[in-house]
Amino acid sequence: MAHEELPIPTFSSLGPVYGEGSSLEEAELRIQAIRKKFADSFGDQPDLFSRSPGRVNLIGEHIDYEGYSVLPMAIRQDTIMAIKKREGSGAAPVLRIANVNDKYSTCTYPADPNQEIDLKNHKWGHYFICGYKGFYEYAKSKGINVGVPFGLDVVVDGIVPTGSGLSSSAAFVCSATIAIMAVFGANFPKKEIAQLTCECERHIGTQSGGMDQAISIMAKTGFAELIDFNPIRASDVKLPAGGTFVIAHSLAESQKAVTAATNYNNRVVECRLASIVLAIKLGMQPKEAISKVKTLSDVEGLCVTYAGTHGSSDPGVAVKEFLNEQPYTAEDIEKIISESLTSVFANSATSLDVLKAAKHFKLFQRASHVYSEARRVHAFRDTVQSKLSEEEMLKKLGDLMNDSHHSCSVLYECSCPELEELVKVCRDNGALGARLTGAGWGGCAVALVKESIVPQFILNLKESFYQSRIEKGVISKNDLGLYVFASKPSSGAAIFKF
Ligand code: NG1
Ligand code: MG
Repeated sequence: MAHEELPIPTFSSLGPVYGEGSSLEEAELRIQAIRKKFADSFGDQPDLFSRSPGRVNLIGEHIDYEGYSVLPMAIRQDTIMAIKKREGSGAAPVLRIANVNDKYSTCTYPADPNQEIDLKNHKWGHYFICGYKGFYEYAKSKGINVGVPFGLDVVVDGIVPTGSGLSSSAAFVCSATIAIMAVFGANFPKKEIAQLTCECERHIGTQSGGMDQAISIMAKTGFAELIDFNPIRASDVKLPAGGTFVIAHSLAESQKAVTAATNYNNRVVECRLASIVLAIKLGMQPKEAISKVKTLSDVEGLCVTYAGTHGSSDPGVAVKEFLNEQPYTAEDIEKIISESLTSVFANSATSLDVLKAAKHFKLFQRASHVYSEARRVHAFRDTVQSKLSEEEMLKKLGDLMNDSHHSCSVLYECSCPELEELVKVCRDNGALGARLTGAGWGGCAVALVKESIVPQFILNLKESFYQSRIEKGVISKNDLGLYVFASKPSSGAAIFKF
């Protein structure tokens, strides 16, 4: 079931999105708070509101940017924005971005779509500018004339915990982008917005794949989605009714925009190098490999061609045969590819930052993770659609999640001690499977738990993981519900006018 051609829906009440459980009331209170902040900050009322959710990735970690499908679901936690167009005050128009949370002070930017984002000086408002620039770039590419820039007043209310692997950033960027689009009177198909918001977020300096934006825009209540890339597509995946996904925060915050050069972007660079080296080992000329091979998925075709020589078209087999387990130095790789690494990445400032920071490159480990994880995503979807009994199905899904975590932890090295402890606590307390979710290096774990034991499971987690942290003052007892909760698949982005 594909549904990506539809435009972003516009609603005149919160009901269609927040109709489940008690969150409608909570959403109404949030809208009131946003209106108040808007009036206090700008002396006015907004033209419209936008909403876009965070997500939990069930399986398929660190493979979206390698071109492989992933399987996330949207969560209830989201970013709501209120926006108003402000024309003709005489002075140069500006973008004023306020937040209902006083922790974030109001940011002001020129209303200039060509402005550069100051990456060395990170500000929360930068994520809005990602959407702003992205909207203009998209409009320009479509030949749409949006006229002279005007001022915008914006109030943001985000409840996706930041640095948690639940994509607060994508919820923010997607909400900003559709708010801007709506205030300009435009409405593009979801598939195109998913593509453009993914490109938008790269303005912040991470070389992201497109999973988070795709699910935030295209999610549907009650379904996880299998997201394919190039082009982006979403297919509904109905999860077994007897299982619930519980999300639990490790309380280690991953500041991805700040650590990009050693963590996230480092892995993107390692995957690119692994794919070039593999392509060469599989017979491609170095120059051709450097210019044509961008991701590990680009190498799959070569594996099929070479199946005759090494007996299997499985890229995992090619990795074992052609890549060394020993980490590679820059010189090792330069010898194989007959070019300097700085010239391979000359067009990407963020990759050059990675090269400066890296001592060596673990090509074997990163490629082994990506190829095996890509297969686990399909195994997960096939299991959900199989004729297995629910009991067997849940067990198999749990096993796949455990294997995914092991691969993330050992081969991709994107876990951390807190996540290891939390994943173990989840399994010890009856989770069928548990894994880190999102980029890792902190943030959340997701556990698959039998519906019938969910309340007890959450109580046990509070006891064995959070209690000691409450005693040390890391979190307050009253906030526990923000850090551990069961989640149902929520709906995707929407505009509200009321
Ligand atoms: P987080 O950091 O959890 O939002 C990031 C990427 C995803 C994907 C995952 C790892 C961004 C915006 N998102 O997610 O595209 O690569 O890591 O699977 O960079
Ligand atoms: Mg993010």
